[in-house]
Amino acid sequence: MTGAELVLKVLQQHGIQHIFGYPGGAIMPIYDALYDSDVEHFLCRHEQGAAFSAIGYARSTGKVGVCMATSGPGATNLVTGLADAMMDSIPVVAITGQVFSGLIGTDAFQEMDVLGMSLSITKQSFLVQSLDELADILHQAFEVAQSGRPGPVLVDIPKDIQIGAVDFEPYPIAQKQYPLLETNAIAKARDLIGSAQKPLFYIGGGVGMADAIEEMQDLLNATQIPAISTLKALGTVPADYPYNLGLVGMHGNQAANHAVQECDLLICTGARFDDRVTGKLDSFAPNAKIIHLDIDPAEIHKLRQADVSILADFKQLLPELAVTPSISTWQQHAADLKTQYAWRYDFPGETIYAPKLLNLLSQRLPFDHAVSCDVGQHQMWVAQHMLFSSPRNHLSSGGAGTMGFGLPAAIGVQVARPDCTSVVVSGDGSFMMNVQELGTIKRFKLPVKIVLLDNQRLGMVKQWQELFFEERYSETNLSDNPDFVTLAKAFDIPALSINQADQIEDGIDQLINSKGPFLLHVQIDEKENVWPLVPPGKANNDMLEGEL
Ligand SMILES: Cc1ncc(C[n+]2csc(CCOP(=O)(O)OP(=O)(O)O)c2C)c(N)n1
Repeated sequence: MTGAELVLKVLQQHGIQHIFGYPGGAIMPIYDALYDSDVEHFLCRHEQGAAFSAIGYARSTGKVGVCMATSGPGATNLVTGLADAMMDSIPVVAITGQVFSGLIGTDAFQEMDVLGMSLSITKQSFLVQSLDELADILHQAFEVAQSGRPGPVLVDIPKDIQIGAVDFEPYPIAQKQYPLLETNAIAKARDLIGSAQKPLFYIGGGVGMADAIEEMQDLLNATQIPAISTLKALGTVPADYPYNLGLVGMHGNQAANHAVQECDLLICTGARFDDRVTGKLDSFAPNAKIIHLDIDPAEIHKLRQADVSILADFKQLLPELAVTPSISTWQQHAADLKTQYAWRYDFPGETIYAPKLLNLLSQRLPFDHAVSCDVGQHQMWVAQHMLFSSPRNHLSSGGAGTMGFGLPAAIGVQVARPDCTSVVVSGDGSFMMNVQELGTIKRFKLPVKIVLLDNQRLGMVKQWQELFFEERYSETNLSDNPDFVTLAKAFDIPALSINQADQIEDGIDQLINSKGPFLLHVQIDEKENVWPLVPPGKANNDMLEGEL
């Protein structure tokens, strides 16, 4: 067989049935092999769309997402997606075509050093240098993408290697290896938990990535310790857990932000003390001892010295920490904070209050749904006001905060989980960044539901200009947006525009009940801001609060 055929064989060996990509000269042999293959290819309308769809596929299933592009501009168009996957630890394998080996270094047509370019935004990158190593490198790529802390891997394959002849040999897929549990550290952690007066779980995306949601929920049930969540962890703590204090950080719930400042023990579980969570780092959880649980040694002591740290696979580790402390006063305080700072939806106006719409949408969606969002105010409203039953159902570009993520991610979700209601909540700025993927929805008849919150502004930047730049609104006005309903219809996607509170119910009904894709264009007031807000450089209990 050819090298190109071998690539597809290896993909199949790793259980890959769907890939996202865009063809071009240097990857034509692989596209030719694809013609007769059982692997289903989704032609996106931009390589960035392919990368985000692969991420959506991976995030909503826990499997590896695969994307493909040609050399040069095809590969550089993947780069933002790879960086996004790196920041959020998402297992993605990107395959790029490269010019003939003999032409590398000659400035050949569409020759670019993708290996060099990708090194800082992938877990590992490979340039295949001979046919003999092709299969091994591809297997390694899957192994690296999924093992330990997951992440993206790039495999760059010169065209001569794609067309050369090679034998295919079956390859044993490696069993997952776990680090041995550190019994001393576990004993110390148990002591700290057992003697704490005000312990708090600070839960990050690592729990979902380790597929340890059930173990985490069992641990919460056993310990009854209050919990706060990062953006990536939303959906890990059950909504009805009495001490679920919700999202922590810059736009977090006040209950979560106060609790973290008051706790005496913070059990950081698969989180990384990101600046959007901690605010001013020195002032974060000032009275707390720290237990740091992670699979990646690079995270331990990186930003906050841990009193006890444990490197482990969470599926094995979490059951070992089931200690029940006597903390009834603290539990009562957490429950009181939760009540005191519950979100309010009694907005008085006749126009549409986006948090209320999203909260209602969340209640109406069928059980099997996933919400992908873009970046900005609408992203924070999704995190605050929609409820999730698993982090696999909430896809948000957290670490990189990449506008344009939502629509292609929702496509990846829909391909991976055809029976799921895949929703994207986007802003008018973000939506235009990968709007061409409406073509992918049309081509594959994907029933993606689009909620477009249109404030005719780059809202989040405008909010900062208002609060921190003396209302000097530099380049954030989008009042010349296209007519989004007409735009959707050009792709055969039915659409409805609403701008009054009394149109919300009907809008949501039409969105959910449509058999195919649907775009709900929601016109909202450009003055609406996201609250609360921890201003840059401030402590988490210095939150600004707006008014309804
Ligand atoms: C690719 C990219 N470019 C720029 C930014 C900076 N940025 C963050 S939020 C934002 C505004 C987003 O506007 P919109 O999508 O309309 O959402 P809104 O905040 O209005 O809800 C911008 C420009 C970014 N995060 N990503």
